[in-house]
Amino acid sequence: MSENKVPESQSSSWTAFLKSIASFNGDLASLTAPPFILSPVSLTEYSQFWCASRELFLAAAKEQDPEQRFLKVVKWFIGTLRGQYCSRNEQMGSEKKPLNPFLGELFTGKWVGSDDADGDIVLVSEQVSHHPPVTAYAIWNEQNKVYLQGYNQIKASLSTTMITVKQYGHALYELRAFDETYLVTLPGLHIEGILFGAPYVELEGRSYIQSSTGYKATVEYSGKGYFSGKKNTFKAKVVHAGSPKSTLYTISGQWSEQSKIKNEKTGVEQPFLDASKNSYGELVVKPEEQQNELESRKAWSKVAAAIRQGDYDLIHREKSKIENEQREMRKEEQAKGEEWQRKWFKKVVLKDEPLYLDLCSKAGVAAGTVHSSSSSTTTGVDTATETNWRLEPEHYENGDVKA
Ligand code: HC3
Repeated sequence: MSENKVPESQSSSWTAFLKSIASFNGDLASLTAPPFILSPVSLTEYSQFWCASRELFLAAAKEQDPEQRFLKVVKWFIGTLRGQYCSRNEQMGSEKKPLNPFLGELFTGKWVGSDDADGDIVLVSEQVSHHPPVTAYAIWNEQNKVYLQGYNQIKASLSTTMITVKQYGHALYELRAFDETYLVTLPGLHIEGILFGAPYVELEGRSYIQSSTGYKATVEYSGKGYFSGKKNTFKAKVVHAGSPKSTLYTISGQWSEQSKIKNEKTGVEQPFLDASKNSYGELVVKPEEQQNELESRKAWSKVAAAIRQGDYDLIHREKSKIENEQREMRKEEQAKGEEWQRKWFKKVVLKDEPLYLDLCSKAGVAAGTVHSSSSSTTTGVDTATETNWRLEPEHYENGDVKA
């Protein structure tokens, strides 16, 4: 039986929150939750989890053998999951409701390469749409010519005791020294533990990593008890397009802890990754005083302080100021027939994305859809998006991004 984590003083607002979930319209941001479940961090910051460790992010760029290179990309991806889906539990005791970014919100930082030859890894993240909420990001390292970019959007639905979340979007991981690109699709997830005020994420369904070299990994996720009695389990099968029916490697274990890899030709099994030992480097973010009004930490600083104080009225007042300001800006733009100019990313229609379309076709997934269905009778096709968000190329040249 799970332990009830709702503070006594907030139990009636938690009951009201649970009731409001019952008539929920799919937009998680619209739910008014009590302070103890709010995070003072905006979703634009979550893009940083794509670089869980400098070492894993750059490892594939240093590998000469294409097959081993692919396995290093898989290792980097599996290594990102702990930060993406467990870090709030680790730091704040449970999953929290993040701040819902406003259109044009920016978050940028660097993992500084102090004494190594690899140099800095730069992150830019931008809220490119508010309705529906879409966050786009890019993370790159000029020295090793590693470039990641992607975007994501979520759609939630309610079942009896949990919220199911589908993720739209994908990431493209590029190794320019090898002229290789890897399409990374996103897993589905559900949020459990809500009744007890202790939400946590479980991954479900499948995600894929498809390389332009023909290697493909199909990663299947499960919670406790399917593959083993352990939480956060996964099983990934690696194949090559030359012989798609014969599995080259099987990687399995816990994405938040240890996993192992089996070479299916030789039968040799080895440790693959211990995600609990990821060497999280510190993301250096400019102090708030040096940030501009669109930068996440500066823009939300009063709301974040109110959340930390647990002051519900203040949270509401400060959030309303931002929301009203945003509404006014949209009205003005509409009156002038203008649209908000995104800073770093632009919309690209799918037909102008030959590489993405080719990788989707190689992976056997429909372009512009959720790619996480676990059912073998469906292809995971959901409402399609007709556009992708891509970083304007000139920003890559600009190692030190100006926000
Ligand atoms: C669903 C989620 C917000 C979205 C988060 C995403 C999908 C964002 C992109 C990251 O790359 C991966 C990621 C990780 C966790 C996802 C969050 C988990 C919970 C949060 C909900 C909005 C919170 C709902 C909390 C509740 C039920 C109390 O309102």
